[in-house]
Amino acid sequence: MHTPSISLTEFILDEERSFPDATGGFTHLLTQIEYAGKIIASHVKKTGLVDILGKTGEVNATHDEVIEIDRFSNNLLMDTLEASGQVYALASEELADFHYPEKNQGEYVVFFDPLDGSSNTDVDITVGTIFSIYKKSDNLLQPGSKQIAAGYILYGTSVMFIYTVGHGVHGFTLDPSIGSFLLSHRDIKIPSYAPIYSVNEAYYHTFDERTRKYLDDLKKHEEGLKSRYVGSMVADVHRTLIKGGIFLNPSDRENPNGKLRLMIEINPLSYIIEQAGGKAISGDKNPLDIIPSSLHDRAPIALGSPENIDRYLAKR
Ligand code: FBP
Repeated sequence: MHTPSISLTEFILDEERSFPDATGGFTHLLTQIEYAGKIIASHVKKTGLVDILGKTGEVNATHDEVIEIDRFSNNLLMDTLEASGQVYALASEELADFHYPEKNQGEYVVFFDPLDGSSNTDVDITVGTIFSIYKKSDNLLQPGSKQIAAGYILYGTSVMFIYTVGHGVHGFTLDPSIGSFLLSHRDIKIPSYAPIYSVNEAYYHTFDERTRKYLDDLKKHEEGLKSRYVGSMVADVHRTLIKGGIFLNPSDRENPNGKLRLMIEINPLSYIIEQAGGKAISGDKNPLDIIPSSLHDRAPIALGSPENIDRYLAKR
């Protein structure tokens, strides 16, 4: 007897039933992110064929060069989420400030990175869309602990949708033959420890003292140690979630407050890692407790398996 696979839409509807006051609005919002993810996936998968790799000549809110696929993914997500009628405000890595839909505003605030690691698309390395959802509130700069959902869509060897609504982390793989995300990784638990570290060591000499001590000690004493660094946060964090280990993007001389964005990259991925039994640290704080002062705040980050993070924290 063939066991039918569970589609993402069915799973989301099922989860909705565990929220007695659910209106269906949140479910609608998540399925719209899923829909946009499928379209972005189809474009990412053929970047080499269509002239979507080129630079637009524009720079985004944080002075990064914008490439066509960035702009395409950003516009698609903005339009799709706005059209859902579930959004009170949107915040994208590509926009300087919050965007408020003119009409039929909803209850949710969505932060997203339309294509994390996009500088890797022209060499066919895994990239991804990262999203983080909050309930609307007077102050939109809420700590990550207030997220009601977070996730990412990975455009790699297969296309995956990984998310949490605070009840564990679940993964779905896109079956291109039917165009549906099917449950492939239920209730993901990060391994408690793995001898794998992921950091751009080209900046080693500019890292803070704790990180240098930790890396020196690791390389001197760790049996079977592996270094794995893709240079696409969503890909490096996904590997860490599944195989364990530690991902680091520490503060350095050029980025004393860290390079990655707190609300758009660090908080959603830290929430996922914590929901899978891992840990995340920014300086000496849990990033999810940091009160943001601006939409594009940056922070140093170390996240991964609990024992790997404990060893990192022990290096004062
Ligand atoms: P964006 O591509 O979304 O700007 O993300 C930044 C990023 O590419 C991360 O995905 C990655 O972890 C990091 O920068 C790589 O930084 P570096 O090239 O300094 O190692």
